[in-house]
Amino acid sequence: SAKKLKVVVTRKLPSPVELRLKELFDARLNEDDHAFTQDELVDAMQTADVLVPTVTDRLDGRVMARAGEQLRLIAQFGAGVDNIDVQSAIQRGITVTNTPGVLTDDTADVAMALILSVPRRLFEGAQIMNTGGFDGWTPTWMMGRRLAGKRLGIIGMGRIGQAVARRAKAFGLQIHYHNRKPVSPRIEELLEATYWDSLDQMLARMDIVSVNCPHTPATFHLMNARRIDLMKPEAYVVNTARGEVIDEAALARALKAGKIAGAGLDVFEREPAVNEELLGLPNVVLLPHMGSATIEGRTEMGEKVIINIKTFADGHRPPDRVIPAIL
Ligand code: 8YV
Repeated sequence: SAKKLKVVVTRKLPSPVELRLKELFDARLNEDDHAFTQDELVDAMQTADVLVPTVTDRLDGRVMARAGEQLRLIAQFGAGVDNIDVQSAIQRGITVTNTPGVLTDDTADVAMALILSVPRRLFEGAQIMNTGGFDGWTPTWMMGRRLAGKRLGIIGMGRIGQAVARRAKAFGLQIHYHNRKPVSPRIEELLEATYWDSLDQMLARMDIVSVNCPHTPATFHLMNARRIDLMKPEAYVVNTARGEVIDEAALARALKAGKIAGAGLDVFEREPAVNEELLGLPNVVLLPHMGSATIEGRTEMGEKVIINIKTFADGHRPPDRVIPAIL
């Protein structure tokens, strides 16, 4: 068979995935799992046939401009590709793929967990127990807000948004959503979901808002100070998508000023940095970007990466080819 493709993988992946990569390709793995520096990234771009980056690698136009002639495929380990300048890759004839679908349920589970936990103050209660603060039950102790009958507004009704809707419906929440366009009537009927063309109008009516859209130039700071202000003071926001969709500083200010009731965040604008104003607030739950962090999910993401590389190497169009978002 032909010479094996040189595949550079920027982060440590689950062992079965790494074993398979080594069997199939001339794979250079990241044994100590350090985050690649910009120089290492450029070096990889100049020596690899295929690069396998993750969300922690910034492949902007400047890095892309330094890609070597032999680099033909960027097979992202992850669904979101906002770390990659896809347009610039395509202009250079580099194909970009991602790993959608296999992390839908896991990410929706974390979104639902935050929707359950923040209004019901579960992490606050757990913290009280861990610090010996339970002095005895009273009728007004640790009262939160009921989910059943409330309105959930989902921003971004793709695979993950729909999976959140299915879960939330089972908890008695009424499903509302904002998206570039409505989902099919069949899905809308199944979820008993209400479409809002105007995000502003939806926000003013929701009890909980869940962010489930990708980060693109069109969604950067979609939840800015003005829109956060449109939310009811009793409303909550959860984000398992990308930190950049919410203006983190504006959110921290709104929470401190009591303009909204609480927040559950799995993603941040400048990971791993977190706006310090968000720390230590009882009505805020912060998680370290764990949405897709299951053994099954991360293994299946790796399997998708491998299928994308293999298909591409065989001269066919890979199943998860990314085409730039039409804005
Ligand atoms: C991963 C994610 O943590 O797929 C995504 O878009 O945010 C998560 O599944 C990460 O991106 C892996 O690169």
